[in-house]
Amino acid sequence: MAFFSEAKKGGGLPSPSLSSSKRKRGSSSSSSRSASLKLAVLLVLVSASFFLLGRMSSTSTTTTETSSASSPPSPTSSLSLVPSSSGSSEEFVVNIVTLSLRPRVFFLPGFADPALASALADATEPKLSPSTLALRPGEKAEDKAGIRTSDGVFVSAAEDPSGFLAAVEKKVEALTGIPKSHGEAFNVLRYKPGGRYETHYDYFADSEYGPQASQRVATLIVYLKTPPPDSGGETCFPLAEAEGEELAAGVRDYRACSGRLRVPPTRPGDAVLFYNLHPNSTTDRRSMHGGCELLAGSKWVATKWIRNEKI
Ligand SMILES: O=C(O)CCC(=O)C(=O)O
Repeated sequence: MAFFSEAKKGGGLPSPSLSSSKRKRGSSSSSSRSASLKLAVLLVLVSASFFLLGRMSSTSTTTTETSSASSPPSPTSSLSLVPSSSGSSEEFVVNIVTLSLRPRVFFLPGFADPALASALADATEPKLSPSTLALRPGEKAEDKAGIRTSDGVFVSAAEDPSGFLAAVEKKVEALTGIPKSHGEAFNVLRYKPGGRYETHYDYFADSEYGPQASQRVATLIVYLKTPPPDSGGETCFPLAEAEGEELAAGVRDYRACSGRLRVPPTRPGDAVLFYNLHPNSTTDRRSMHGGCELLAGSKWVATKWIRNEKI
């Protein structure tokens, strides 16, 4: 039984209109409201985290099977957020489900417009080419064959006339408090049956890749198109809550699709946000993750890597 199946028991699907609603508001007192909203974010996140960690610990021994969940869990909190750097007067409502604090993983139901999500996938399809991987010194592309078998393309918000990616950038900036100038272009990915991404880290350890100018502090994965229920393709976190030898050894076998936390691709517009670094900026070994093998249909995502320095 996967964590998602358990979380789903709490209630039905979130209302799409609630989870992605956006409205205009007055321009006055935005900074003081922003400060109080930040406090609200903290408080709600902390309480939601304790609630969900309780659930995780009660289900943590039963999670070696592939997820059978077909719908997302209900949100534990709905927050109004004001973008921090844009000066915009828009207000967003973001639903957050805290899935884990070790590593920090949050499910965001209805984060983005589902119709525009799907349209972005269609628009980028002619530009796709086989996905590539960062190489360690001395490695060759051939050494990495089969590790990442999706097709992909990088697209910036400016290159998306629909405004979908710009809207996602604004929301994730508001949510994380990290300016959008720290974000890489979106990597749109398509997985076909058999497609996968073996477990890996999104940060680049100095010891393996050499000194880095900046690190990917967080990753946002927005689902653009999703496969039928129970078709695999989960984003897995095999070291969630791992300790001791298990944590030290790590897991690199994507076939196992193992671990206590697997997030199934649910609906277009849903998203997953996770942090690759600890709050003190050291790398978080528990943030290891991968894309489990897709069994049927197609899975499209837009991945955004957010760095701890301006790009
Ligand atoms: O497709 C997925 O579920 C995972 C994608 C991923 O790990 C990445 O883009 O870094």
